[in-house]
Amino acid sequence: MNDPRAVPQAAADFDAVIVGAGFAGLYMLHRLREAGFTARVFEAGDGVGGTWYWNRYPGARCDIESVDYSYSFSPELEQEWQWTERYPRQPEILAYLNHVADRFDLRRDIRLETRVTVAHFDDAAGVWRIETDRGDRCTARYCVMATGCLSAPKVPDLPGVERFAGATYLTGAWPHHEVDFTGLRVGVIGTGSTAIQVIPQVARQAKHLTVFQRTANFSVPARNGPLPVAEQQRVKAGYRERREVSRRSLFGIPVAMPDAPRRTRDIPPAELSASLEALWAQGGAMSLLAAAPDILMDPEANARVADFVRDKIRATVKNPAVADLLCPTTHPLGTKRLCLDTEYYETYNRDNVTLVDLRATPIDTLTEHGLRTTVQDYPLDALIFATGFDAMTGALAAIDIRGRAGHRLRDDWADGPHTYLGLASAGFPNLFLITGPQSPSVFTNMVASIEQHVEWIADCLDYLRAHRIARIEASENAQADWVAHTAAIANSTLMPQADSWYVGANVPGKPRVFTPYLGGLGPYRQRCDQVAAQGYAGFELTPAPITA
Ligand code: N01
Repeated sequence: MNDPRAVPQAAADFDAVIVGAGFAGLYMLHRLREAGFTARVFEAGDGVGGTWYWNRYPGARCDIESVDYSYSFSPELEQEWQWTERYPRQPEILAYLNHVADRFDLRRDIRLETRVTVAHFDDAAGVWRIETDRGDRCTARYCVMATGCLSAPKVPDLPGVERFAGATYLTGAWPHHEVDFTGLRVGVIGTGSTAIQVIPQVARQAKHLTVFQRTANFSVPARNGPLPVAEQQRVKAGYRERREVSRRSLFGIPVAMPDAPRRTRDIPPAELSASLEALWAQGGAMSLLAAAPDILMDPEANARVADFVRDKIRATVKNPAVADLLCPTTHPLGTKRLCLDTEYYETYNRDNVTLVDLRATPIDTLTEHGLRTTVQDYPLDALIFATGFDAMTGALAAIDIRGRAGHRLRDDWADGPHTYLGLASAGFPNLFLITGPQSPSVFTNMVASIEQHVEWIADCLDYLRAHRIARIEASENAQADWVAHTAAIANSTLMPQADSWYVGANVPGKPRVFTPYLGGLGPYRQRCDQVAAQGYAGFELTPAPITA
């Protein structure tokens, strides 16, 4: 007998279209092909790699250790790939992703230099209709957005940009050739994670470097260095256990969640100083956060750790006025992304580096020859914009995504993103987001979060196929509960206090909504697994018609 709820399911060119060929898109393609689905990946760049394809600026490096910032799905891949440094440089990560693309024969299903512009759900046929900037048109039963959280670079709208005669560079779309700043007067706008990596590198080359800082940021030394073979062998011998700890952890790194974490405020000052000194000497931003998670909840605990870092800045930077400017005062530590550096603060001891406080003296205009603040002209031959991204939603908003009844994602999310588990959005059947808003994503090791999402989505498609389900769509109620839950967790922390990209504060006009899920990767994974085990609770499943 026919099920009256059944909906049409026309033939489609592909089971899935995947948008983006970074860590997420590559693994999604592999996983779907392994499960017997057909898939096509569209990628705007002329190579695979996503973030690591675009962000080629000097000093670009990951702030998660290389042995953890890597796929865990293939023990053979894990064993054969050799990392050279504790924190991997951009070229090494890009080489790794190219190796993955070759090793798993992924390229034949990837179309490069092709940007998806349109993704419309055809309700009558039950397929997604995809269009690209190259004129491709195709249909797919499922559409998977592997578009990245930090992939829509943001250039500030500064007066006079068109007049500036020098070279301009955007860190998020860096040229593919070597850029030589030798002998040049260079400016950098921004002091976020990217700028903190760029500045020490450019300072070594440039005749003079002027850093235009609007907000001072907390940064922790990376203590990067070569990764000795013996150390790598030790990790590789215990990889399964290490990955398992990461999968269950808060941040997707091998630091187990403490059973009964001690409150930082209960730790005697001498003991806290000693442990912070040890963490400082060891380096690593995530381990500092993981060691004292309550610093994101308790203002007093946060202040103690923030004071420790400010003391370190003052001890490093010789000019007290410059040190003062570099000491963050506008936000609690960790509420903007905690940066990781190599000789960032030391760079301000160089004679060829000037720090300009844009809060005291804002930018007035760019001129033909440089940058003018409200009090001074700074002559420049080159200007680097390290000004961040329209994070979390920017790449999705750039695509004309329409769901049931012509719902536009952009309109539905005008007051902030609405998702269920950060994986799907009501009104958009058969659309999946990898590390979407309201999932742990940027608050974790991205690769660990990506793997969790990819595996969940692939298992879900397998379930739909096995149960002859034509459509899966997040229910409005489950979505509203998840959005409220995400906000409630964020509001129980200090995180929303900062004007960060986490809340969209860096994009004029963007609604102020804290987007990442802060409950931690391990608990989030459990929740997603529960949803699946309960037959995809919180999703509406619509059967396909039975055909004879
Ligand atoms: O971007 P950001 P990012 N006038 O938004 C300033 C990841 N990442 O590319 O803070 C003057 O953090 C802006 O000032 P303010 C990581 O998750 C990881 O550096 O808005 N200044 C800020 O200083 C990171 O968080 C790694 O007041 C302007 C800077 O530009 C995320 O990417 C490395 C301005 C932007 O900082 C984004 O980092 C790099 C204006 N009009 C990035 N507009 C690692 O793994 C913006 N700014 C190590």
